[in-house]
Amino acid sequence: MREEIQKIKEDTLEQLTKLTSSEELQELKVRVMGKKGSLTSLLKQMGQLSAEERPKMGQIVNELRTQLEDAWDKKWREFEKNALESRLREERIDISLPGYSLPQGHQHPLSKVIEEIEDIFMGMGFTIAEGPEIETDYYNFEALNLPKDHPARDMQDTFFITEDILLRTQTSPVQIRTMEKQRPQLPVKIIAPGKVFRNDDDATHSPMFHQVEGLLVDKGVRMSDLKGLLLYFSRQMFGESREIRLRPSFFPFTEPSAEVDVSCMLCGGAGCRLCKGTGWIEILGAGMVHPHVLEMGGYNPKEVTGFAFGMGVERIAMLKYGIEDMRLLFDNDIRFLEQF
Ligand code: 2U9
Repeated sequence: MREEIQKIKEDTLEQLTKLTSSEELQELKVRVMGKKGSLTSLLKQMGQLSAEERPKMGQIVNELRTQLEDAWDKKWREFEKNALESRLREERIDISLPGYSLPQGHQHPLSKVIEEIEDIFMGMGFTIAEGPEIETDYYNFEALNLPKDHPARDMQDTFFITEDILLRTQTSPVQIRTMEKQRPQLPVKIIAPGKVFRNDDDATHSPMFHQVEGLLVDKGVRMSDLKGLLLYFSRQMFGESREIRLRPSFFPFTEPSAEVDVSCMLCGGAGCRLCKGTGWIEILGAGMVHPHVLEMGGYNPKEVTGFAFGMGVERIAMLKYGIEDMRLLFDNDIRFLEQF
């Protein structure tokens, strides 16, 4: 038995020197000390020894065990140390390397134009009002003098959610809501910028676009006030030498109504490709608020008057920056956005 113990000892210590990983070490441990290991089976034979031999042999086996445990521990620590060192080598960070630059976004030209329009009107004492994009039939149509089956209510153009709930087709509901909230206080002097939705989609129409509408309600507001304000706005937006003209038009919510042209910002009025030779470019619609709409907002049309106007932001942006295709405004291509 002594020889066998000696052999296990020699074999094990020799194999230990050949190991290359902690997994192999674990396997060797099982081969020697595991349930079916060589040392374990030897221990099982101890019962066959004489009473005199047994304690001696027990002592030898215990010593071997301690010796092997120590050798294993040493080897284990060696593997751990190597693993740590190689990790440190592999994961070393070169702090002198320049970092990756993150791609930067850019403010959208539509946001820029909206901010510019807001600044111009805030400079004239207007405040900014906002409201829901999902509206009721009442605020989007009824209160704006567009009763059910009015011919100007183009059902084809409206995204309905239910019979009574829809995506707003204009920002005018914001003005009705503001009048309701504010009455009987005067003046009501707001602009309402925001997204609007219409069911058409081609090269010149998008199902979602942006509007800025304005409303001024007070005692003694006149059409000439509207004209002066729009001239000031046009010059701020498109240059000091711009002129404007008003052409009679029709909107259900204003009476009288006008379409507003600005003298061409490309040719100055001489006639060119942009203004199709006319010298004028349409930029917005406007008019005196219809008495019925004032009433729906909670104001007495015998005591107060008001004007309103509305413009499409995409159109203003395209004219201001010479953008020829509206779809560029919706692609969000950074190479396009960075030009503004
Ligand atoms: C209230 C009363 C009146 C808003 C107005 C227009 C004329 C107009 C168009 C411009 C281009 C819409 O985006 S567009 O297609 N808008 O021509 N909008 S007057 O009138 C109002 C609004 C609210 C209470």
